[in-house]
Amino acid sequence: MFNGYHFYFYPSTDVSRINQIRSRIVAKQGATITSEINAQTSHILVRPQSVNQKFYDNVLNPALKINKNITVLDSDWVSESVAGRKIMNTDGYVVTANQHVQDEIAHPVEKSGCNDNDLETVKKRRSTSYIDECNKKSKQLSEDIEFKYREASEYDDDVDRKNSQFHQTDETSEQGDLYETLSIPTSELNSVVNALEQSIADKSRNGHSNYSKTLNGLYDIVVKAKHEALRERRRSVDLKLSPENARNISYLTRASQTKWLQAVKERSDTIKLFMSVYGIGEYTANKFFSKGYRSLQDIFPFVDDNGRVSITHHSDFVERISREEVEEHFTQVKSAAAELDKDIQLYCMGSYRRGCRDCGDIDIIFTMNQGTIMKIKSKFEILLEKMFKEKLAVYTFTKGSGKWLGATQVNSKWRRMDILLVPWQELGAATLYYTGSGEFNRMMRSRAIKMNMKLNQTGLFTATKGEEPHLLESFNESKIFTILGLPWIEPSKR
Ligand code: DCP
Ligand code: CA
Repeated sequence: MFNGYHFYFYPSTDVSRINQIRSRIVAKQGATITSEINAQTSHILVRPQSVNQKFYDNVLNPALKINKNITVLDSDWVSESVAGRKIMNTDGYVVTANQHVQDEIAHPVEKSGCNDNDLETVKKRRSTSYIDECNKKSKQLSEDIEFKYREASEYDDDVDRKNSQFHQTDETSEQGDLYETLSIPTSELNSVVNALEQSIADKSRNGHSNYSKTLNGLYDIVVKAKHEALRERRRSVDLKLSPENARNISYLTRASQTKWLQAVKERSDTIKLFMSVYGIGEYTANKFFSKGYRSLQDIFPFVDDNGRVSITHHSDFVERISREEVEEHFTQVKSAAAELDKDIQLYCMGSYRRGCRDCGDIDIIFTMNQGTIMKIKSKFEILLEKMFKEKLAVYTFTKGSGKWLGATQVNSKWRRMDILLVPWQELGAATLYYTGSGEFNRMMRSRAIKMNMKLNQTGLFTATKGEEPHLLESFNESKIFTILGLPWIEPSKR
């Protein structure tokens, strides 16, 4: 592949282990490797981290005097070429200061119009900008990844040690081959993809566009590998990566077991925690997290009354409620209602009706025999007042049209209770909706759509284009199944 190429590696193969390995591999591909620069040397292959003023003074400038057409490339170019089994375009690998220095050496006075000292300054400035560029490129990923870890509170010693190695640029930190094969369990790829996605999102938000290229490149590699692994049902994938990228990815995967996972887990756990507070959605939860809040105590001063009640009784509200306790709350509501009006009918819905062993909250349908919504609403007002008097109801989060979202207390614990006010005629559709599960409801609705019907919590309707919808069924739950061409499905199977 490299027949006719004369390479000189910098740092020289005497001192750089990675360059020794690289030179061995490219020599096998036909390149001539020399330990000194001579008139035949076509390329100087450098590790960007090693390009400094010494390189310009002691290597490049003297080299250009011997061969002014010599090209200086990032040694990743040979790595990429070997890995890709073809000589890569050198765009993007050229050490750009090369051309400037050549120009300056060829026409020092005319070009720069300044004295020798000034020329030195120009060279220094230009070469420094290249060095800066390279260093920036190679460090940005590390910095960004590291940034995430600052958020993780616990640092285990081992990972800390690895973390400090991650930034090392001396030769001894370099290990492995020209291209490293990194084996990653398929189960870990998602964490890496997420980490990269997060980094890309952060970067584009912060406007670091050139760095995004590095990330996007890595992202493409990992996503492709993930799809292949899933398609072929592989337990792990082998990623071929440049040493730099291998280090970054392996850092991500190692960290995914420790710090990165902790950081991501902390983020998602905290967002989930914040979202468990009444009235806090994903947007606000993320905002709180970005501001550095990590606990319910942290956000307490910034939430409304509902939020404060929700935080104060948080452990009660997030605890799953046993069927028995759900029954206790339901029974108390029923007995309060029974004393009010014999026409009131109450049904316990949600996961309770599906037979689940425990429930997230207590979902109740309130209706009245032959009752209209007006009558039902006014009767419910009286019931609710009674519930508060009896200290069964302890708080109202929302009292919207047709529903009450609040808290009830039996024994010492506060529990979330939602009561849906349902017109008698809509009992079947409301029962179907409120029994759930959410997934089952979606399936039923999409079945209705396919049959040119529309199903919601008020009824099953026709949905023929260009025609007014008309009600097909709303009172009888089982008839809704029949019209949709389904047998009765037990709540426990929903
Ligand atoms: N529901 C729905 N779509 C929603 C919310 C609710 O279809 N976005 C329906 C299906 C649910 C029912 O209402 O089963 C009750 O809602 P819950 O959130 O109380 O869910 P579950 O009672 O099923 O579960 P949990 O035990 O967690 O309360
Ligand atoms: Ca529920």
